[in-house]
Amino acid sequence: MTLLYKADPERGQAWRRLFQEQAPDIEFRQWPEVGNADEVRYLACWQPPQDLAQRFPNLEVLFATSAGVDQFDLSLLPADLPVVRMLDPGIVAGMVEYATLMVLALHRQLPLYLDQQAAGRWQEHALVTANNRRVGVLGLGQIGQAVLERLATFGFQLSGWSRSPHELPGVRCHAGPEQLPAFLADCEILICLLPLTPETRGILDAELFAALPRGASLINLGRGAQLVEADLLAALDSGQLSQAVLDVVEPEPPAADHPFWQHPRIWLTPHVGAMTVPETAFTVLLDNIRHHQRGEPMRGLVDRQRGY
Ligand code: NDP
Ligand code: OXD
Repeated sequence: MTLLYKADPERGQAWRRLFQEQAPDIEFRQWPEVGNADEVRYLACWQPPQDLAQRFPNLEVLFATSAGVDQFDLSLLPADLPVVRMLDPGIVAGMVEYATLMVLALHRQLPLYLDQQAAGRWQEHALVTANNRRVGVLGLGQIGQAVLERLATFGFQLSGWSRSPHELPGVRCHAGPEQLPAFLADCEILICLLPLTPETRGILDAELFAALPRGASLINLGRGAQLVEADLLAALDSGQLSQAVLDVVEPEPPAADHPFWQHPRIWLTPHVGAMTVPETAFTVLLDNIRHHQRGEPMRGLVDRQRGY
Protein backbone atom coordinates (compact mmCIF):
# COMPACT_ATOMS: atom_id res chain seq x y z
CA MET A 1 0.00 0.00 0.00
CA THR A 2 1.63 3.25 -1.12
CA LEU A 3 0.81 6.84 -0.28
CA LEU A 4 2.30 9.67 -2.31
CA TYR A 5 2.67 13.02 -0.54
CA LYS A 6 2.78 16.18 -2.64
CA ALA A 7 2.69 19.28 -0.44
CA ASP A 8 5.07 21.37 1.64
CA PRO A 9 8.41 19.47 1.37
CA GLU A 10 9.65 20.43 4.83
CA ARG A 11 6.51 19.19 6.54
CA GLY A 12 6.82 16.11 4.31
CA GLN A 13 9.75 14.98 6.45
CA ALA A 14 7.51 15.00 9.52
CA TRP A 15 4.83 13.07 7.62
CA ARG A 16 7.43 10.48 6.55
CA ARG A 17 8.57 9.98 10.14
CA LEU A 18 5.01 9.60 11.38
CA PHE A 19 4.20 7.00 8.73
CA GLN A 20 7.40 5.07 9.48
CA GLU A 21 6.70 5.07 13.20
CA GLN A 22 2.95 4.54 13.28
CA ALA A 23 1.93 2.98 9.97
CA PRO A 24 4.90 1.00 8.62
CA ASP A 25 2.55 -1.07 6.43
CA ILE A 26 1.96 2.04 4.29
CA GLU A 27 4.87 3.01 2.06
CA PHE A 28 5.34 6.79 2.17
CA ARG A 29 6.72 8.46 -0.95
CA GLN A 30 7.32 12.16 -1.35
CA TRP A 31 6.90 14.08 -4.59
CA PRO A 32 8.77 14.17 -6.96
CA GLU A 33 10.12 10.68 -6.02
CA VAL A 34 7.04 8.93 -7.39
CA GLY A 35 8.59 5.52 -8.12
CA ASN A 36 6.25 3.09 -9.85
CA ALA A 37 3.10 5.20 -10.26
CA ASP A 38 0.95 2.07 -10.64
CA GLU A 39 1.57 1.32 -6.96
CA VAL A 40 0.19 4.63 -5.69
CA ARG A 41 -3.18 4.02 -3.99
CA TYR A 42 -3.43 7.22 -1.95
CA LEU A 43 -2.39 10.74 -2.88
CA ALA A 44 -2.15 13.42 -0.18
CA CYS A 45 -1.62 16.81 -1.80
CA TRP A 46 -2.17 20.54 -1.79
CA GLN A 47 -1.92 20.98 -5.58
CA PRO A 48 -2.64 17.80 -7.54
CA PRO A 49 -0.31 16.84 -10.38
CA GLN A 50 -1.53 17.33 -13.95
CA ASP A 51 -3.15 14.34 -15.70
CA LEU A 52 -3.78 12.68 -12.35
CA ALA A 53 -6.04 9.91 -13.66
CA GLN A 54 -3.62 8.81 -16.42
CA ARG A 55 -0.58 9.12 -14.22
CA PHE A 56 -1.96 7.14 -11.25
CA PRO A 57 -4.32 4.56 -12.73
CA ASN A 58 -4.78 2.71 -9.42
CA LEU A 59 -5.43 5.73 -7.22
CA GLU A 60 -8.17 4.94 -4.69
CA VAL A 61 -8.48 8.18 -2.68
CA LEU A 62 -7.36 11.77 -3.18
CA PHE A 63 -6.71 13.40 0.18
CA ALA A 64 -6.37 17.17 0.34
CA THR A 65 -3.80 18.29 2.90
CA SER A 66 -5.96 21.42 3.27
CA ALA A 67 -9.43 22.15 4.60
CA GLY A 68 -10.42 23.75 1.28
CA VAL A 69 -10.49 21.79 -1.98
CA ASP A 70 -11.04 24.59 -4.48
CA GLN A 71 -7.53 24.05 -5.86
CA PHE A 72 -8.83 20.83 -7.42
CA ASP A 73 -10.82 20.99 -10.62
CA LEU A 74 -13.32 18.37 -9.49
CA SER A 75 -14.74 18.08 -13.00
CA LEU A 76 -11.39 16.76 -14.28
CA LEU A 77 -11.13 14.00 -11.65
CA PRO A 78 -12.53 10.53 -12.25
CA ALA A 79 -16.17 10.61 -11.12
CA ASP A 80 -15.73 7.66 -8.77
CA LEU A 81 -12.51 8.91 -7.09
CA PRO A 82 -13.32 9.91 -3.49
CA VAL A 83 -11.93 13.34 -2.60
CA VAL A 84 -11.41 13.89 1.11
CA ARG A 85 -10.57 17.22 2.69
CA MET A 86 -8.43 17.68 5.79
CA LEU A 87 -10.29 17.99 9.08
CA ASP A 88 -7.16 18.75 11.08
CA PRO A 89 -7.71 20.09 14.61
CA GLY A 90 -4.40 21.93 14.13
CA ILE A 91 -5.88 23.89 11.21
CA VAL A 92 -8.96 24.75 13.24
CA ALA A 93 -6.85 25.90 16.21
CA GLY A 94 -4.73 28.12 13.92
CA MET A 95 -7.80 29.70 12.35
CA VAL A 96 -9.38 30.34 15.73
CA GLU A 97 -6.20 32.10 16.87
CA TYR A 98 -6.00 34.25 13.74
CA ALA A 99 -9.69 35.21 13.76
CA THR A 100 -9.59 36.03 17.49
CA LEU A 101 -6.41 38.09 17.07
CA MET A 102 -7.93 40.18 14.30
CA VAL A 103 -11.40 40.55 15.81
CA LEU A 104 -9.89 41.83 19.04
CA ALA A 105 -7.55 44.17 17.15
CA LEU A 106 -10.46 45.63 15.18
CA HIS A 107 -12.80 45.71 18.15
CA ARG A 108 -10.18 47.67 20.16
CA GLN A 109 -9.49 50.03 17.20
CA LEU A 110 -5.87 49.00 16.79
CA PRO A 111 -5.62 50.35 13.19
CA LEU A 112 -6.65 53.80 14.46
CA TYR A 113 -4.22 53.74 17.39
CA LEU A 114 -1.35 52.61 15.16
CA ASP A 115 -2.10 55.52 12.82
CA GLN A 116 -2.16 57.88 15.76
CA GLN A 117 1.18 56.62 17.01
CA ALA A 118 2.68 57.17 13.55
CA ALA A 119 1.31 60.73 13.62
CA GLY A 120 2.59 61.35 17.18
CA ARG A 121 -0.97 61.84 18.45
CA TRP A 122 -2.07 60.85 21.98
CA GLN A 123 -5.85 60.65 21.80
CA GLU A 124 -8.27 58.29 23.43
CA HIS A 125 -11.55 57.15 21.91
CA ALA A 126 -14.67 55.81 23.59
CA LEU A 127 -14.39 52.16 24.46
CA VAL A 128 -17.09 49.89 23.04
CA THR A 129 -17.62 46.89 25.29
CA ALA A 130 -17.63 43.43 23.71
CA ASN A 131 -21.30 42.90 24.53
CA ASN A 132 -22.04 45.96 22.36
CA ARG A 133 -19.92 44.77 19.42
CA ARG A 134 -21.61 42.77 16.65
CA VAL A 135 -19.49 40.14 14.95
CA GLY A 136 -20.70 37.88 12.14
CA VAL A 137 -19.25 34.80 10.47
CA LEU A 138 -19.95 33.75 6.89
CA GLY A 139 -19.75 29.94 6.92
CA LEU A 140 -20.76 27.81 9.87
CA GLY A 141 -18.60 24.77 9.17
CA GLN A 142 -15.94 23.24 11.37
CA ILE A 143 -13.90 26.47 11.41
CA GLY A 144 -16.74 29.00 11.54
CA GLN A 145 -18.29 27.21 14.52
CA ALA A 146 -14.98 26.94 16.37
CA VAL A 147 -14.30 30.65 15.82
CA LEU A 148 -17.75 31.58 17.12
CA GLU A 149 -17.29 29.39 20.16
CA ARG A 150 -14.08 31.19 21.08
CA LEU A 151 -15.49 34.67 20.34
CA ALA A 152 -18.43 33.90 22.61
CA THR A 153 -16.06 33.78 25.57
CA PHE A 154 -15.46 37.54 25.16
CA GLY A 155 -19.19 38.28 25.18
CA PHE A 156 -19.57 39.61 21.61
CA GLN A 157 -22.99 39.72 19.96
CA LEU A 158 -22.62 36.92 17.45
CA SER A 159 -24.37 35.92 14.26
CA GLY A 160 -23.64 33.50 11.45
CA TRP A 161 -24.70 32.60 7.93
CA SER A 162 -24.62 29.29 6.11
CA ARG A 163 -26.24 27.46 3.22
CA SER A 164 -28.46 25.21 5.34
CA PRO A 165 -30.10 26.21 8.66
CA HIS A 166 -28.07 25.75 11.86
CA GLU A 167 -28.82 26.18 15.54
CA LEU A 168 -25.84 27.27 17.63
CA PRO A 169 -26.03 28.41 21.25
CA GLY A 170 -25.64 32.18 21.59
CA VAL A 171 -25.44 32.75 17.82
CA ARG A 172 -28.15 34.29 15.67
CA CYS A 173 -28.11 31.92 12.71
CA HIS A 174 -29.22 32.81 9.20
CA ALA A 175 -29.28 30.64 6.10
CA GLY A 176 -29.52 31.08 2.35
CA PRO A 177 -29.30 34.10 0.06
CA GLU A 178 -32.66 35.49 1.20
CA GLN A 179 -31.43 35.86 4.81
CA LEU A 180 -28.05 37.33 3.85
CA PRO A 181 -29.05 41.03 4.04
CA ALA A 182 -30.54 40.66 7.54
CA PHE A 183 -27.38 38.89 8.67
CA LEU A 184 -25.09 41.55 7.18
CA ALA A 185 -27.01 44.44 8.76
CA ASP A 186 -25.80 43.10 12.12
CA CYS A 187 -22.08 42.72 11.34
CA GLU A 188 -19.69 45.46 12.45
CA ILE A 189 -16.91 42.93 12.01
CA LEU A 190 -17.47 40.34 9.28
CA ILE A 191 -15.33 37.22 9.01
CA CYS A 192 -15.45 35.17 5.82
CA LEU A 193 -14.94 31.45 6.41
CA LEU A 194 -16.68 30.15 3.32
CA PRO A 195 -15.30 27.56 0.92
CA LEU A 196 -14.74 28.76 -2.64
CA THR A 197 -17.49 27.40 -4.87
CA PRO A 198 -19.33 28.82 -7.91
CA GLU A 199 -21.88 30.29 -5.44
CA THR A 200 -19.32 32.00 -3.20
CA ARG A 201 -16.94 33.27 -5.91
CA GLY A 202 -17.11 37.08 -5.80
CA ILE A 203 -19.56 37.08 -2.87
CA LEU A 204 -17.59 39.84 -1.09
CA ASP A 205 -18.74 42.56 -3.47
CA ALA A 206 -20.20 46.07 -3.47
CA GLU A 207 -23.73 44.82 -2.77
CA LEU A 208 -22.57 42.86 0.27
CA PHE A 209 -20.45 45.74 1.58
CA ALA A 210 -23.40 48.14 1.17
CA ALA A 211 -25.53 45.87 3.37
CA LEU A 212 -23.06 46.12 6.29
CA PRO A 213 -23.30 48.90 8.89
CA ARG A 214 -21.26 51.94 7.79
CA GLY A 215 -17.65 51.69 8.90
CA ALA A 216 -17.69 47.89 9.25
CA SER A 217 -14.53 45.80 8.93
CA LEU A 218 -13.87 42.69 6.88
CA ILE A 219 -11.64 39.75 7.71
CA ASN A 220 -11.25 37.39 4.75
CA LEU A 221 -9.89 34.01 5.76
CA GLY A 222 -11.72 32.03 3.08
CA ARG A 223 -10.30 32.38 -0.42
CA GLY A 224 -9.09 35.38 -2.42
CA ALA A 225 -11.49 34.73 -5.30
CA GLN A 226 -14.42 35.40 -2.98
CA LEU A 227 -13.42 39.07 -2.96
CA VAL A 228 -14.13 41.59 -5.71
CA GLU A 229 -11.00 43.67 -5.20
CA ALA A 230 -12.20 46.84 -6.95
CA ASP A 231 -15.36 46.82 -4.83
CA LEU A 232 -13.30 46.51 -1.66
CA LEU A 233 -11.08 49.44 -2.64
CA ALA A 234 -14.16 51.55 -3.44
CA ALA A 235 -15.82 50.61 -0.12
CA LEU A 236 -12.66 51.57 1.80
CA ASP A 237 -12.36 54.85 -0.13
CA SER A 238 -15.97 55.80 0.58
CA GLY A 239 -15.75 54.88 4.27
CA GLN A 240 -18.42 52.21 3.95
CA LEU A 241 -15.70 49.87 5.19
CA SER A 242 -13.09 51.10 7.63
CA GLN A 243 -10.58 48.25 7.49
CA ALA A 244 -9.92 44.97 5.71
CA VAL A 245 -7.76 42.12 6.94
CA LEU A 246 -6.89 39.77 4.09
CA ASP A 247 -5.15 36.47 4.65
CA VAL A 248 -6.04 35.23 1.18
CA VAL A 249 -5.90 36.91 -2.23
CA GLU A 250 -6.12 35.77 -5.81
CA PRO A 251 -3.50 35.12 -7.07
CA GLU A 252 -1.09 34.52 -4.19
CA PRO A 253 1.13 36.42 -3.86
CA PRO A 254 -0.36 39.54 -5.44
CA ALA A 255 1.74 41.36 -8.05
CA ALA A 256 4.48 43.64 -6.69
CA ASP A 257 2.53 46.75 -7.73
CA HIS A 258 -0.82 45.55 -6.38
CA PRO A 259 -2.61 48.30 -4.39
CA PHE A 260 -3.22 46.00 -1.41
CA TRP A 261 0.47 46.02 -0.42
CA GLN A 262 0.55 49.72 0.43
CA HIS A 263 -3.09 50.42 1.23
CA PRO A 264 -3.40 52.22 4.58
CA ARG A 265 -6.64 50.43 5.45
CA ILE A 266 -5.61 46.90 4.49
CA TRP A 267 -3.67 44.43 6.57
CA LEU A 268 -2.34 41.64 4.37
CA THR A 269 -0.92 38.32 5.56
CA PRO A 270 0.43 35.55 3.28
CA HIS A 271 -2.22 32.83 3.75
CA VAL A 272 -1.06 31.94 7.23
CA GLY A 273 -4.41 31.80 9.03
CA ALA A 274 -3.56 28.17 9.58
CA MET A 275 -1.19 25.51 8.35
CA THR A 276 -1.73 21.79 8.37
CA VAL A 277 0.03 20.40 11.44
CA PRO A 278 1.54 16.99 10.56
CA GLU A 279 1.21 15.63 14.10
CA THR A 280 -2.54 16.24 14.33
CA ALA A 281 -3.32 15.84 10.63
CA PHE A 282 -1.55 12.49 10.47
CA THR A 283 -3.97 10.97 13.00
CA VAL A 284 -6.92 12.16 10.93
CA LEU A 285 -5.43 10.95 7.65
CA LEU A 286 -4.44 7.55 9.00
CA ASP A 287 -7.86 7.11 10.57
CA ASN A 288 -9.43 7.80 7.17
CA ILE A 289 -7.08 5.35 5.43
CA ARG A 290 -8.00 2.66 7.94
CA HIS A 291 -11.69 3.41 7.43
CA HIS A 292 -11.20 3.16 3.68
CA GLN A 293 -9.33 -0.13 4.01
CA ARG A 294 -12.26 -1.53 6.01
CA GLY A 295 -14.78 -0.17 3.51
CA GLU A 296 -16.14 2.30 6.07
CA PRO A 297 -17.09 5.96 5.43
CA MET A 298 -14.27 8.54 5.63
CA ARG A 299 -14.57 11.87 7.46
CA GLY A 300 -14.35 14.97 5.29
CA LEU A 301 -15.57 13.36 2.08
CA VAL A 302 -16.22 16.17 -0.40
CA ASP A 303 -19.68 16.44 -1.90
CA ARG A 304 -18.90 16.94 -5.59
CA GLN A 305 -22.27 18.56 -6.26
CA ARG A 306 -21.85 21.20 -3.52
CA GLY A 307 -18.14 21.64 -4.25
CA TYR A 308 -17.06 21.49 -0.59
P1 NDP B 1 -16.78 23.55 6.01
O1 NDP B 1 -17.06 22.81 4.76
O2 NDP B 1 -16.74 22.79 7.30
O3 NDP B 1 -17.86 24.70 6.19
C1 NDP B 1 -18.26 25.51 5.14
C2 NDP B 1 -19.40 26.39 5.61
O4 NDP B 1 -19.73 27.31 4.55
C3 NDP B 1 -20.68 25.60 5.92
O5 NDP B 1 -21.33 26.15 7.03
C4 NDP B 1 -21.51 25.82 4.67
O6 NDP B 1 -22.91 25.76 4.87
C5 NDP B 1 -21.13 27.23 4.29
N1 NDP B 1 -21.39 27.47 2.88
C6 NDP B 1 -20.86 26.85 1.79
N2 NDP B 1 -21.39 27.34 0.66
C7 NDP B 1 -22.28 28.28 1.04
C8 NDP B 1 -23.16 29.13 0.33
N3 NDP B 1 -23.26 29.10 -1.00
N4 NDP B 1 -23.93 29.97 1.03
C9 NDP B 1 -23.88 30.00 2.39
N5 NDP B 1 -23.06 29.22 3.13
C10 NDP B 1 -22.27 28.37 2.45
O7 NDP B 1 -15.43 24.35 5.79
P2 NDP B 1 -14.32 24.74 6.86
O8 NDP B 1 -14.97 25.44 7.98
O9 NDP B 1 -13.47 23.56 7.15
O10 NDP B 1 -13.39 25.73 5.99
C11 NDP B 1 -13.93 26.86 5.36
C12 NDP B 1 -12.90 27.46 4.42
O11 NDP B 1 -11.87 28.13 5.13
C13 NDP B 1 -12.12 26.46 3.55
O12 NDP B 1 -12.87 26.00 2.47
C14 NDP B 1 -10.95 27.33 3.10
O13 NDP B 1 -11.30 28.05 1.95
C15 NDP B 1 -10.77 28.29 4.26
N6 NDP B 1 -9.53 28.03 4.99
C16 NDP B 1 -8.54 28.98 4.97
C17 NDP B 1 -7.38 28.79 5.66
C18 NDP B 1 -6.36 29.86 5.73
O14 NDP B 1 -5.23 29.59 6.15
N7 NDP B 1 -6.69 31.09 5.40
C19 NDP B 1 -7.11 27.53 6.39
C20 NDP B 1 -8.23 26.62 6.38
C21 NDP B 1 -9.37 26.86 5.69
P3 NDP B 1 -23.64 24.42 5.42
O15 NDP B 1 -23.23 24.32 6.87
O16 NDP B 1 -25.05 24.69 5.25
O17 NDP B 1 -23.10 23.29 4.57
C1 OXD C 1 -6.71 25.24 3.91
C2 OXD C 1 -5.79 26.33 3.72
O1 OXD C 1 -7.74 25.22 3.24
O2 OXD C 1 -4.64 26.22 4.13
O3 OXD C 1 -6.41 24.35 4.74
O4 OXD C 1 -6.16 27.37 3.19
